[in-house]
Amino acid sequence: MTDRQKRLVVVSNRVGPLSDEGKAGGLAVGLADALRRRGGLWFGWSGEVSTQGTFSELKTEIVGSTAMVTIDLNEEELQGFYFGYANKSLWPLLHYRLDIAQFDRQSDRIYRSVNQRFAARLSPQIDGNDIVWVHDYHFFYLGSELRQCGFGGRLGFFLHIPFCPPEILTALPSSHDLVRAMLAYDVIGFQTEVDRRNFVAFCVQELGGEDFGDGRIRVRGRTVRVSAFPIGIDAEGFADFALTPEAVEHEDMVRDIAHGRHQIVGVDRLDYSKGIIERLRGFEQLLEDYPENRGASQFLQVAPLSRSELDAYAELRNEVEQLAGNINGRFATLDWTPVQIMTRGFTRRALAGIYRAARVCMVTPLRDGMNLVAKEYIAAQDVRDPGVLVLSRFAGAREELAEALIVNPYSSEDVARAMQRALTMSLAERLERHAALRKTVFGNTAAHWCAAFLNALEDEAPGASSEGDPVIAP
Ligand code: ADQ
Repeated sequence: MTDRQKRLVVVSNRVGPLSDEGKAGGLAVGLADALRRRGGLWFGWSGEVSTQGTFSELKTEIVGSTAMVTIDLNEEELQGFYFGYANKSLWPLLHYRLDIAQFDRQSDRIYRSVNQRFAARLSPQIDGNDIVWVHDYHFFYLGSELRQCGFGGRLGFFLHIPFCPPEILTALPSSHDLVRAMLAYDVIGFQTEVDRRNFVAFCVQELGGEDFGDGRIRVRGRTVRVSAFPIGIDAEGFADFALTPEAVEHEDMVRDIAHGRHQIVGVDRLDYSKGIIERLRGFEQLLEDYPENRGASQFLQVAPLSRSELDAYAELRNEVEQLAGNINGRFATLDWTPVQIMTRGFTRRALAGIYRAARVCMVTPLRDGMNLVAKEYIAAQDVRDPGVLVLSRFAGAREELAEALIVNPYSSEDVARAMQRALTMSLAERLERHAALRKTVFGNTAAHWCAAFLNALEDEAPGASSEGDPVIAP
């Protein structure tokens, strides 16, 4: 489009906020920037549960040239769509946790029906001149449903979490339906090359598709673009946060409680994919293998509760608290507590201060789409005296952040060794590694990510980039 940019329509489970007043996550920052610049519509779940559910009245909030429009879920939709299929089936499965993924027909049915309902409610609000960008594992079927409602414009999808190999995904009873439905999108974006390859492998091995090797695949006459678009953060904004009074106050507090000891920090939603248990074991191993750290280093894990209604999350909380208690019981002295766990949230300014006070940041998920904490930690550092990032080989961020200390989070010896290396690293080496990492984090920001995806989507011919049927209905 030359005279007027197309209106951007974003769909994600949760909507907003539009400005980063210190609360927005990385996703919101990237999208809000694009929405502010081009105006548009942001559609999703209100976060509320009502008897009308997806039939509830639209709630609209206008901020500048953006309309934020939401609908409710009812109790059955909340359980089946959100807690059930999205968080008990898809989240563990896509994080390679076949051992804890649960599948049931009822939540599969409700998930599809919620996708269909969201499409039905969005459809009257959009037309073929709009560019629609759908986000994440809550809405795999939404694009196909929108096409069935008659939407013929450009339709993109970005997955924020990993995409597991076909050998794992095929355990999902409806995996073929799900991937075929995804093919209704014109551009499908993943965090990393590994995720992209896994998706393409599914299309080739399971659906008999063809990989053209140029970023496009064809399945049953339908051609779609499949690419990696690694998400970034607002690096300048986050670096500025680290210098605000609120950040400085938190930095000072953390330094005060550390009493000159080295502070090691972990910051994650309390989720089993984040490897918090394994990280604590790694810290315990550090105290065993390198006893000079006893009384000289301490570990702070900030882990706000998430999805605590689900059993797996409640169990994890108990396990984390128990393990931290064991380590403290075993090693603490009257004037030193080795591990501190905090399950509260912080503002992003406060977090920036905590990162800055930490000599080492442990980002050691067992599997993660990207992991923005790794990038935030780098952005928040004092460039004259930066800390060291220890990063799991299974985090998406590993593809970009090669100068971090890369570890296998399943090996406590490996984790302990990396912690020790980070704690004893010379200033010269810390400066060199940090400078390289900083360049990457500032060079691929949330705004770059957003622009790259939207450019790719605008380059595609909408809906019918093939001689085949543009709608692949499951
Ligand atoms: P998440 O699984 O939520 O995101 P992550 O990328 O680390 O994981 O983002 C977490 C965000 O929450 C960060 O911005 C962090 O600052 C913030 N946060 C964490 N603890 C906090 C606390 N105590 N108080 C306040 N804020 C806190 C999913 C995928 C990731 C992917 C992102 C974005 O699982 O792999 O990187 O989406 O695409």
